[in-house]
Amino acid sequence: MSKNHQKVVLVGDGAVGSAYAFSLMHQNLAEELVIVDVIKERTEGDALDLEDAQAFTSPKRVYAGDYSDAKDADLVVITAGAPQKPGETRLDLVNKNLKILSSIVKPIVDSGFDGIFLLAANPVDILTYATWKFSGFPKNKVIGSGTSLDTSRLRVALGKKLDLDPRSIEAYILGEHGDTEFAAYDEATIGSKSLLEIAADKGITKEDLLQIEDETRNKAYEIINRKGATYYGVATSLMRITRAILRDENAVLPVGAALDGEYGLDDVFIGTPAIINASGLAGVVEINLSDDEKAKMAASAETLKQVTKDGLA
Ligand code: 6V0
Repeated sequence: MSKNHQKVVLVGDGAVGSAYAFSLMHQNLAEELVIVDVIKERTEGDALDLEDAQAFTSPKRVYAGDYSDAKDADLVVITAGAPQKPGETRLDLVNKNLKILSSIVKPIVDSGFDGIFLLAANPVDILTYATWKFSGFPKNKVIGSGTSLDTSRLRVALGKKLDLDPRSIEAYILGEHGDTEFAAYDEATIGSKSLLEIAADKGITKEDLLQIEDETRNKAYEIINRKGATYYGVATSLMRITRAILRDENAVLPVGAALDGEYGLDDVFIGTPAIINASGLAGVVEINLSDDEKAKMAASAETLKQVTKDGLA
């Protein structure tokens, strides 16, 4: 059951954080939104600016705060960290952002916070794992955006190619949110029919699909090269996961989830469909992957484990 008064603390009021706050204003979600950042003035300015939307959206208490405000929050969303620079991979960010993350998670836990952590800062799968470690929280209360944005990108691209509503396409990007992610095409469906069959009927070849997978993987770079950052897509992914948590939806969404034997893997947070509700992660939905895809998932997990081991050593 969802509570009457729900509170979200947003840590990181940059491009992604402020787009998320704006997106949240437009949803009838969370009665209280606290914004925290090292740049305090910006959070105050954003709170005042977002406040102006209320007469036309829904009333909310929006204010600049600090970590002690997490005490009675339902959700803490972390978008704080250095963003990717042109030419930099998400994994390059690891050391910089692990330091920032530990300075955030500790005071939040010390505040008495007992809600759910939702991570977006990159490299998101590593930082999600680190949040679990730093917080001492159970795994189900730490969720990453994982391959949520990537899955959305894949569905949008497939929707354009197949001339279909992307919301009707049940296809997932799995694995690391990064260069080793892959499209699980073999099990993808549209209206319960195999996506591969529908594509073949339309004369779309496996090569075309692999090109779409490749473009999905590289889309962040395309956006960063043009405007320096990507934020509307991920902010909307975060809003969707937020809704599933605050509304206790039991929605199946692509997220970064802790694996516990699924896909033959454990001790890793990685992109997969999972059930999301008020308790956080209610279960991983393990796709019955082909052997080739299983190998890709294992390789992606291995990359993450190696970076996690080095980063947290
Ligand atoms: P940004 O615009 O530089 O914002 C980052 C914010 O974090 C700034 O306002 C900083 O002041 C703040 N910050 C830095 N250190 C701290 C700290 N110690 N405590 C509190 N706040 C701090 O970056 P942007 O918003 O573009 O990106 C934020 C993060 O999201 C980056 O790590 C990106 O790589 C990541 N993204 C993740 C995506 C995903 O799909 N998961 C997608 C896009 C970006």
